[in-house]
Amino acid sequence: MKALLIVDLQNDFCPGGALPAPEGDMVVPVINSLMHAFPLVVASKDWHPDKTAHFSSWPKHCIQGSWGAELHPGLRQDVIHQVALKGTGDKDEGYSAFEATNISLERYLKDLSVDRLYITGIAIEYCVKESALDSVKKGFRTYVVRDAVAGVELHEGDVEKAFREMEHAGVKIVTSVEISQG
Ligand code: VGL
Repeated sequence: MKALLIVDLQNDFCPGGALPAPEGDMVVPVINSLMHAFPLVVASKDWHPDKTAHFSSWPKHCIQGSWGAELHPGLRQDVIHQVALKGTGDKDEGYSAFEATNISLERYLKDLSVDRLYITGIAIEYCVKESALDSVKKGFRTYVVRDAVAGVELHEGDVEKAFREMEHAGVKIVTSVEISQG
């Protein structure tokens, strides 16, 4: 059984938000077109309290209940089965979707017999990467969909470095076209 994980496709990580990936909104139609190929779709959300140690490293973003924490309005939400909230504590970085506190993402997926996880969303160097590395560690066959993820590229080369690190850990990089063709 395969599942699609959409990481942090939230307003604050898209152009116009507090901590944007420059092309964050461009992956929305790609992800929408992928959803039909998956029997299970999970979205993670960065979900921070107003005051958290996390904001000593980053501008304030994805405050619980705020506009910035909402999923991008263009994302199809009727086929999202579960939302995983992470970074919810005041010392909680919550980069990986597997750190969600409202559910155990690992348990949730394994209870539904998921063995292959396809990862999309934002940001390649942070939450996508950490989610993918955790996914491998937890025993899922892990794929990152190259044209359905967006990076921040704070420093030149960050995105490529993140891809190399994920591949080294056993993550397979695929394209949305390959998935649609089965
Ligand atoms: C993220 C930086 C800070 C992400 C979250 O979603 O990748 N990046 N917090």
